[in-house]
Amino acid sequence: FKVSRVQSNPFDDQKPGTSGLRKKVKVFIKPHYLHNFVQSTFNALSPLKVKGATLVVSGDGRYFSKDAIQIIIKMAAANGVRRVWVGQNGLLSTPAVSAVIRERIGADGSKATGAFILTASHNPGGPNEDFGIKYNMENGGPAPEALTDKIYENTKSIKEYFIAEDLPNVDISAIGVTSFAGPEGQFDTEVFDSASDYVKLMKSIFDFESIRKLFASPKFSFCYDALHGVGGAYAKRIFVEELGANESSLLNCTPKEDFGGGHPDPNLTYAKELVARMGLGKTNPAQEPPEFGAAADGDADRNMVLGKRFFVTPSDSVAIIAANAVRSIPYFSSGLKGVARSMPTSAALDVVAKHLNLKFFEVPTGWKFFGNLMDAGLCSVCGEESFGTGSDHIREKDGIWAVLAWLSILAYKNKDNLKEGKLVSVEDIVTEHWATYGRHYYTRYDYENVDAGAAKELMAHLIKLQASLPDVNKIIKGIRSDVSNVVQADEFEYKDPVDGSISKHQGIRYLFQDGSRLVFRLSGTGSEGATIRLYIEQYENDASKTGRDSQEALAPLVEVALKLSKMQEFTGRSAPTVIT
Ligand code: VG1
Ligand code: CO
Repeated sequence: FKVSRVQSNPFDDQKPGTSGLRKKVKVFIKPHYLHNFVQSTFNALSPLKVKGATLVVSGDGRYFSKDAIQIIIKMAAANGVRRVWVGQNGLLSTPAVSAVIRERIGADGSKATGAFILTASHNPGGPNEDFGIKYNMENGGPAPEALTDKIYENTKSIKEYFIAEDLPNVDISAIGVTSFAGPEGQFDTEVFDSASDYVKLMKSIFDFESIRKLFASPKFSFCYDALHGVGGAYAKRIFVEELGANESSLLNCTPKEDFGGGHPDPNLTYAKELVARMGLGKTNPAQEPPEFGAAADGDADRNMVLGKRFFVTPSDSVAIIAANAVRSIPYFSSGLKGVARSMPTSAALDVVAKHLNLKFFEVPTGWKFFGNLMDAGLCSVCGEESFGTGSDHIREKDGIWAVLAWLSILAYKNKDNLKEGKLVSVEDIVTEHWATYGRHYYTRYDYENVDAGAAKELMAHLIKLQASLPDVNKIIKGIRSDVSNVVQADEFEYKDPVDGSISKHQGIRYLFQDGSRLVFRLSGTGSEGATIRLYIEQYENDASKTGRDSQEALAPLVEVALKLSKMQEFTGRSAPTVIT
């Protein structure tokens, strides 16, 4: 093939957000748009990471992925990349990409040096919806801010890109290696099975035999909803083929380019079918709900865990996994190195860390911040309130891993009573946890697609208020006299303990004397307008009060948050788009 040099002009909207560049498909298909971003990434990487590199290129299979893969292959070849690995049909979940970078050995013995992941995660897909791209590093984790800032700088000044226009399209449906001769030598593409490396890794972490026994028990029942995302490809292999679940326990497990027209976001609002089947919605299922249910997002890095008629908050989920990991999961049998959560995630994990005397870290929102801690051997288990849970087995959050962690805990707690006695349920595990550690009532209000200017003004208003705590407390007492005092208010700032880098403006916090918190952030993953996220949390360690409905328990704080921020005044919204 030949290398063409193509003149191009910069776009001014290619700043990567919390997790890569996400835009409407209509934006991504503009001439040169994707090309500029990919070339800017190559230019931001050192030549060593491009020339001779082995890159993984795949994603959640959303609309435009197949075209994007061919474009990236041609640009990789032109930029001196030695090999591109593609999951069959272009499918790899985000955690599987991370696993492939870290673990996979290529047909010729090679190892991957990085990846382009093609996904907009939990955002809808299709010609009128979202597409996304992000770069992951040699450790399997998302590019750190130093690199994404460089990429953004490059996108603002780019003048040309390189592409092997005459390279034939690669058949990504057929497993195998194809070789081409280029001006700098050989270039290969290798299409491989999307699931096998990931399945192998999961089998090395968990005791599949004990989970198989759980599945075999007539007392246990299971349901998994991939919301038409890429998780379905892994669910079939792991839950059905390896663990013996019934095929009928899988919902929406065939990956679709438009996720069946839905929002592939595993929460109580969007995972409607699962929520109904688990007996949680308004609709009462005709059949007795399963004992365990879970859902994933488009790229399968998120998870929602449900018990029979019971919702597990993601903040509780990571705390419970951390509290039970050593006993239930062979990978952790020699102990946890430490635990970490994102700032808006509830402090349930903090309490576990304290009880178990574990190192603990609080990082900004976004998985990229956990990677350094893990690389330095400081953190084993981590999580975010946004349905993200994971560990140092890879450098991304991992939806199926989280489900396997919960199944391991269930298998462990029930190991002696699968034949007789009562099944220890998901709800039992959570309520027992609250009895030991106290409960963090938690909710998140999302105001999606609000006017960007209005959102900025609301945030500025909240920052301005922080100048005087006595004034803040006076306003709050005027709203509700039954909430405690704000003792600290600030914008969260993080200094990475490993490389010393500083991340500012990571969310506005109001911290109350009794441990309650209000946090306000602007989303960094949307593709249009602004999304305001409001996180509300309250700690209760009186065991007689841990069984309340969370919206009811949090009502006073919600009222304070909405009035203090003047939410309706600024946004014109009387209610959030989504409550989780
Ligand atoms: C959201 C979540 C954040 C998560 C990020 C990527 O970011 O809040 O916790 O890490 O999505 O998740 P933001 O900036 O919109 O709040 V995924 O599954 O979309 O890659
Ligand atoms: Co995701």
